[in-house]
Amino acid sequence: MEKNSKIYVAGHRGLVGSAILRKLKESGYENIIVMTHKELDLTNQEQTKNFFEREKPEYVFLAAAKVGGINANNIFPADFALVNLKIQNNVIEQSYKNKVKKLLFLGSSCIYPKMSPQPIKEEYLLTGKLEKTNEAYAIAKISGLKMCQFFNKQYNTNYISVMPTNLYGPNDNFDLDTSHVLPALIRKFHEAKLKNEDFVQIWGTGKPKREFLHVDDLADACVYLMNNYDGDETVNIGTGKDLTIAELSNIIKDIVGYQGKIKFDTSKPDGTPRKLLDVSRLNSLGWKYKTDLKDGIKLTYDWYKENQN
Ligand code: GFB
Repeated sequence: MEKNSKIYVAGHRGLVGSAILRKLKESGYENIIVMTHKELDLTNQEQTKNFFEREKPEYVFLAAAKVGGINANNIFPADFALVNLKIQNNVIEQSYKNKVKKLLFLGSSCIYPKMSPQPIKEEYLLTGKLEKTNEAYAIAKISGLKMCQFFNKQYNTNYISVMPTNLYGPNDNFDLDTSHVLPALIRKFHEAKLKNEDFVQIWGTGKPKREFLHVDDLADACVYLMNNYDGDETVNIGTGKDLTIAELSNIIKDIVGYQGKIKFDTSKPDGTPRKLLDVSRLNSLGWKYKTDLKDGIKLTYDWYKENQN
């Protein structure tokens, strides 16, 4: 990308899109297009077609998606499948029809089989059954990365796909019903501290392991790969380190300064027991993460306290 290349960030208000937008601006890119959901509904084929014909972006970061934690995925599978398929199909088709030079598609680590050998290599895709709680989102994201590969093959496009691990950071969703675990625990411990509650309820057994990458590191990786990677193979993006939900809870409890107890609500699902990504392809491409988990959680908690209302 040149500094004056026309770059479209789809989903610029979300956790990932807002981080990519910040990173692009910090890096001196000055010709960036963004559209709010009200200005452009990417699930609408006609609106998406008109936008691409009018704006003709050269580079597209496809970070717009319907996302959520284990509970939201479990309760609304039709929405997660339909909305994400519509967005992806519209943006990828119109990128092709309007000669976009390069598109970066964002997937997720949940695309891999539930019982993959760990750490998970990109080639383990479709080698086993998916985790039930997020099967809809996983199938949508697998379809998106495959769609990029099919367009590359048939039309010689340059659409790359990245598969991030669990992400966290500023502009995350802190709603306790639909969010991911890390922001949910920041809010739960913060509110329990303010209300002087005896305990905080954690979902599941606390035994599953998760890997967490700060979203600013993800954004840095996406801009780096847009500029340095033209391969057809997906690229995992993560830290290569994971911890149990119970360990994460204790780290957040300490950072928030909550003194009460932790209880586990085993009526809630654990989901995938582990999904640690193998990041050797990413590292061999010249990129490594920078933000240590504890530092990242402290930064995110500070952001939450300043922006929670
Ligand atoms: O982050 P999370 O919702 O999604 O849950 P996944 C991770 C683990 O944290 C699960 C536990 O074992 C949860 O039971 N957990 C404990 C909690 N307390 C809480 C809580 O208060 N809230 C939440 N949300 N979890 C998602 C997929 O799976 O990973 C998405 O559903 C996406 O599609 C995302 O792929 C990256 O990591 O299990």
